[in-house]
Amino acid sequence: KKAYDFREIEARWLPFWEQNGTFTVDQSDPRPKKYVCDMFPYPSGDLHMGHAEAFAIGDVPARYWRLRGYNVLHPIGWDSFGLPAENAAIKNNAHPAEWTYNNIETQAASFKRYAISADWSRRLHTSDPIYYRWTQWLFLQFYKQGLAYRKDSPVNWCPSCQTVLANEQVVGEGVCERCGTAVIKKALNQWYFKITDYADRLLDDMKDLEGTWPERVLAMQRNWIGRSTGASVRYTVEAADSDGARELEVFTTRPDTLYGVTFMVVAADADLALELVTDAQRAELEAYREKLGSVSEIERQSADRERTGVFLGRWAVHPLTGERIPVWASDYVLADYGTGAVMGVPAHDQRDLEFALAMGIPVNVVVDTGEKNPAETGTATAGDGVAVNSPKWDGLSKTEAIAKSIEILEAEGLGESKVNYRLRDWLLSRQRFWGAPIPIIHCAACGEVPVPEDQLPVQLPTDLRGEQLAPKGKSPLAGAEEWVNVTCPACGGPGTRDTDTMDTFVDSSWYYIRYIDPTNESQVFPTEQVNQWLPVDQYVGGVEHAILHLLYSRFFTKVLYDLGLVNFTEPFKALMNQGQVLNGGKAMSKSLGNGVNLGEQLDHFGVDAVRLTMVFASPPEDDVDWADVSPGGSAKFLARAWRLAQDVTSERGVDPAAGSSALRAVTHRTISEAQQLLDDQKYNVVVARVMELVNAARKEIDTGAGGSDPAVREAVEVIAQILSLVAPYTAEDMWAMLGHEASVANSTWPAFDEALLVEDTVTAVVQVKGKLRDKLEVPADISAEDLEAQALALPKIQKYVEEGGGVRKVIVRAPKLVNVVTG
Ligand code: ANZ
Ligand code: ZN
Repeated sequence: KKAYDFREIEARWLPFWEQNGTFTVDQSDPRPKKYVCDMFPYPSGDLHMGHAEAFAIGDVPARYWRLRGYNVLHPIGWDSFGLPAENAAIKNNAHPAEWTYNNIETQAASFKRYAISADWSRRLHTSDPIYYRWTQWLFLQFYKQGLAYRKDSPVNWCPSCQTVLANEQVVGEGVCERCGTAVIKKALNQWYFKITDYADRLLDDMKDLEGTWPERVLAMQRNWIGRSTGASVRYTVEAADSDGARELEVFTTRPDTLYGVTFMVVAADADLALELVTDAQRAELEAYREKLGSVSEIERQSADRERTGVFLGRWAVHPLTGERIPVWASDYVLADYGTGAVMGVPAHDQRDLEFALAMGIPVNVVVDTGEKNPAETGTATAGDGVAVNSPKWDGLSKTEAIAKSIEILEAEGLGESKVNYRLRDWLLSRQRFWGAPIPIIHCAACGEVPVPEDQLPVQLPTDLRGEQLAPKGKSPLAGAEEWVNVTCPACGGPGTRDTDTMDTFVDSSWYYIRYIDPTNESQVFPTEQVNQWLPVDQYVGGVEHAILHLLYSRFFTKVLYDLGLVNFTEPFKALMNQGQVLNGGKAMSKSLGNGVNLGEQLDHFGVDAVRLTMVFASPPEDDVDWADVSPGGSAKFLARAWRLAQDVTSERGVDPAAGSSALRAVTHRTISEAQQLLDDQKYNVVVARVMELVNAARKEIDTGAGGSDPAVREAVEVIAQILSLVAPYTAEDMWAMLGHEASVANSTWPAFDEALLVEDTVTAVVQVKGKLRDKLEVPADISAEDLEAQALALPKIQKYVEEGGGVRKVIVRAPKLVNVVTG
């Protein structure tokens, strides 16, 4: 007999699948659909262990649903714009396209070898003009709706990458997501998408995702959108110097604490501070602002930071008491949240308390929470309580007082109820080269002019390379004069192209829709077909995309819905976040030197062994520590499974009912359990069940009726079918050895016979003097002695026996009944 040789098996089946188009989807297939999508890769070199895990996991539901009889779409593509290509081009005096497409080819070859059940005919790359033409087209639709606009504003700027960053790309203590450099603020004119218009829908529609998206992802999105309800309150600031009396509006979640306001604070870095400050205080404010530039928002907001600030020399008037309140500027108030100004209530807000204590401002308690005076403890009391020192709502609870205070503010024209969001508009301009150019022409006479749709795509110039792409604080595209200078489409006069490119998250916000028809040149996508395939039934990818990519994709889908281009409002019905692949308990990294090379693992153990190891190691959402797993053990198991097929000698079509009933019971229980486990996405346990079935089949061959038993054939066919979800090469080879001609991937999910799912445990009842006192789960074939011993060991039974004066006699009817006679 031949030995299991994964190299030979891989070489046999890879061309088979390709030649037969095994995974190519037929659009006209009438069966119900399932759409499984993996977050597409960035072409940063060859595939790595993280890809291997994510794609092994994503392939399980795709292949499972295929066996269950669905028309399964499982596409693949590349997120191929972005900075690393540009940096490589600068270093190697090349064009970013060279690096990008070389890497894509390398990854594509590895993906094919990795035997993902992907429909390769739908492959797309976001850096292809045929793709980014439609990214640009979508930008123009957003623009026409007023959802893409430009504004001057202080933006996050990475001094190292020399580009702006979205808020979402500023991480940790205010550093660049990509390079870790501290991010600074810089005033620039930039393009934004008005995602804030969709804040409520992005929040409210999450109810449809509960249960099918990981709760922590939903929580992160909720927090990122950050809806808070409260009131806006208008204060009057008294005139000073040449500035007349003016209004100062604040947002507060606690209008019930209005009587406790003892100061106002405006964001020191906001223009408002400069407008309010008196001549006498101006120099002090300016010095304070100078120092602020380098401090990140997170640091400024942090609890244990020393409170600093500058009195602006101005006084506000309390709207209810008429008292004069000093107006300060400080860094703990953020310029771009709410109105950039707060009413200070030191008794009930910790940051306000620290500020008041540092500046010698009085602390007035207006909510009695039963706790000690914050002025003495240094801890603000923020919880529920009863309103005090608040003439118009004394005695009310927090909730009642909030409602009452808003009612009074509204009645007196001093404010109104207000909802505020943490979410900011999506900054999409990038001063980098390797992205989709923003399709706008600037004209001195006409202003912003959209590039006419029939002139799309605005293609990137091909002649810029190396140093010409280096960051200079403005887009490298500005240096391509011939490209920049064009005639204005509106007036025919001289115009210049917008030289910014779009954030690559724009590209990835709609690729899962483009997969439906990636080569379409006349349309962004065919609505009718898209509505058939989407939303995606199972989306698979890393939790690092919990906010950015997933929020943006949800936003895009809602805009497309509003444009009438799709009939669904959420793109991904279900989301799975696979864990990370670690080595020695730590993420793999160059600096730790604990990286594992995927190619070497595949060469050494074979594709199936690596895939099986990834799936078997842990539940999909947990991390896999490569130091703790055994791809060698997986390879041995696969060889063992494969040899079963060699030993099957019964003909196809013989009724397995004639064979071993014990093996059949294991086979059918395995199918039934695997089905449930697959539906519950406990893929690792499915592998464990198949291992048990392999053992049972081997035992039957070696010590039972042998390979001619039709129950053995039944078991081995089931093994090949279930194994095809994780070890496609081995399964395919087994299937062929069992005499099948078509691919196992297109066979069926095996049916199980309910009658064979015999319960192997039963419930025994235990009586004391004929009265039911306890129950016990026992094996159906338990002996009378064992059952008696277990029953008498039950604590409840011991208690009754003792009360009854000891055991007189025990009647046992195994496996169902024990009756203890006492006295
Ligand atoms: C008075 C007050 C009393 C507040 C109290 C809280 C507790 P969230 O939940 O994040 O929306 N605030 C408003 N604008 C701010 C800004 N630009 N920078 C920093 N803080 C700001 O928080 C809203 C609360 O944060 C507001 O309610 C305001 O302080 C503060 F016992 O007003 B509060
Ligand atoms: Zn013009």
